[in-house]
Amino acid sequence: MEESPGGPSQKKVVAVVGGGLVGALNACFFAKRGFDVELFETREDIRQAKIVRGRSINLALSHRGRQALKHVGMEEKIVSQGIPMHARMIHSLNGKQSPIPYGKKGQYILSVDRANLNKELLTGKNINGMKLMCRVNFVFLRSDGSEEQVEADLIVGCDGAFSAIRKQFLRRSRFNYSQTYIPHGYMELTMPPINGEFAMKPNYLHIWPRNTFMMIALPNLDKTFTCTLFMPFEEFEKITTGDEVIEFFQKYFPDAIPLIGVDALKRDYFRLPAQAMVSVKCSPYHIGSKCVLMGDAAHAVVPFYGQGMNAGFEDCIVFDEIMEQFNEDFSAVLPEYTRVRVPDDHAIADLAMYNYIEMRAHVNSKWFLFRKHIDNLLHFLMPKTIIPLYTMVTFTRTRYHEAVARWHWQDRSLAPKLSDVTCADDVCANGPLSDGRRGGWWGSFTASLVNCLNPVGVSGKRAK
Ligand code: FAD
Ligand code: EGU
Repeated sequence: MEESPGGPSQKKVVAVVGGGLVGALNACFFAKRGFDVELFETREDIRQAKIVRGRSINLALSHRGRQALKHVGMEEKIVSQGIPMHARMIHSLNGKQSPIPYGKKGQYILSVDRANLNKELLTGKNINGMKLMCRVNFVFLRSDGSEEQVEADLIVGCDGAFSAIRKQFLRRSRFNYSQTYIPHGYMELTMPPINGEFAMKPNYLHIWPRNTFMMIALPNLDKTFTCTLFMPFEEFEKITTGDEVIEFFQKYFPDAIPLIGVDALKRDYFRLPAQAMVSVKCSPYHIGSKCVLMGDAAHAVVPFYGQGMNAGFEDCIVFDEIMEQFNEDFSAVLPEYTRVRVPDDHAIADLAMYNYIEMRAHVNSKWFLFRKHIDNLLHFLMPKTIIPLYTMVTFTRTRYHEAVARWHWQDRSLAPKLSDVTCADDVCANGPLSDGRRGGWWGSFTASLVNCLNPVGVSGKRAK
């Protein structure tokens, strides 16, 4: 390397392993700091690839992910290519659709295209005039076992849930690791436009909650929806013919059949086998001052909170903030990153798993509507005291572990009082929700809610 007389212009080299969502964003973060970034990716160069067999076609981008994009000047660009979802749309078995807003006007999440987001992040390489060296298409650890030697000051493992970098950590002492496959798989199905228009209302996250079966649909810019069907592998395997697919949809998702189309459904169900979902937790996230894990490589979470990418993007902000704090001294930055980030990533991994178990156990459309309305009502009554968990997770940068602690606290202070009102399980089992939420039952229910909450500091008339 040439050195100018004024002093060495030797930039530190960072090797980012994995050019997926988190690796590509991280490359931008390091390039912005003036590092020489080398990016290693085993797949073909997705900037040129036509079809990318990624993990899911579209994703829900929320506040944490947006903040990270903002740090590298990419927020506006990505947001302009996303579709706002202001509410969930709950599909009942009888075809009824009920919207439940995510929050106030202006509080929404975005449906973004994974391949497009990845491409934008890999091409946004001229940040502040600094050049990012991309060596996409480069095999880091060859499958035949031979290795390419890389000389770098820091190796950042962003190589996903089955991380090869993490495998090196496993050989070391005092490295904690756990992985859990859930019994559910997922399958993606496309809902085409009808007469050139979206087949359903576009600005919603569509949800068909059916306990152990669940379907979710997010809109795409080309006016299609990508539907993701979640069910136990066992059930996927029971369905072996096109007619059985239709029979199954007739029973659980009848309103989706004409929208996806009978022939497409019969065909697409068998195109790809159902995909597995894994939850991975580990710690520490670093080795010495040389190597660190981020994104799914550090924490794969099940998708039942829509936070995997958002958490991985937030990893990048947290690392960047610690770099600032410790003057880019890796020997101080890496241990601090582990100390700060592990509790939060473990918290979101637990939350996502908790929500999976809860939804599978008893979340049908009535229960979902009921719970979300209660959440929103309590927040409305006591906006400072009670904040729904999904709000803290989705629309703030409250540390995940603090959001969980606060949620437990809210639960503890409310549960005894709520039991005064009525048993929530009874409410759903007896079906009062079906006769309209503005009717007499709902009115007296909310009145007694306000009543029992009085001691916490809400003014309202005493019902008794
Ligand atoms: P990946 O995206 O997996 O990228 C890893 C990259 O590393 C890949 O490009 C891979 O080819 C490369 N690689 C692997 N091994 C090597 C190697 N040895 N050398 C070099 N390169 C290597 N998250 C959300 O925030 N919102 C959502 O709505 C959402 N929905 C989801 C729905 C489903 C069905 C699933 C499965 C996940 C969802 N997620 C969602 C989670 C999200 O997909 C992941 O958290 C995110 O992709 C993690 O990014 P990553 O870069 O860490 O890993
Ligand atoms: C799953 C798969 C609704 C995309 C969790 C909500 C998801 C997403 C929810 C997928 C649900 C579940 C939340 C968001 C989001 C809800 C959330 C889940 C996006 C608690 C592409 N989840 N997801 N919770 O509140 O906070 O709407 O594949 F059905 S976005 Cl499972 Cl906010």
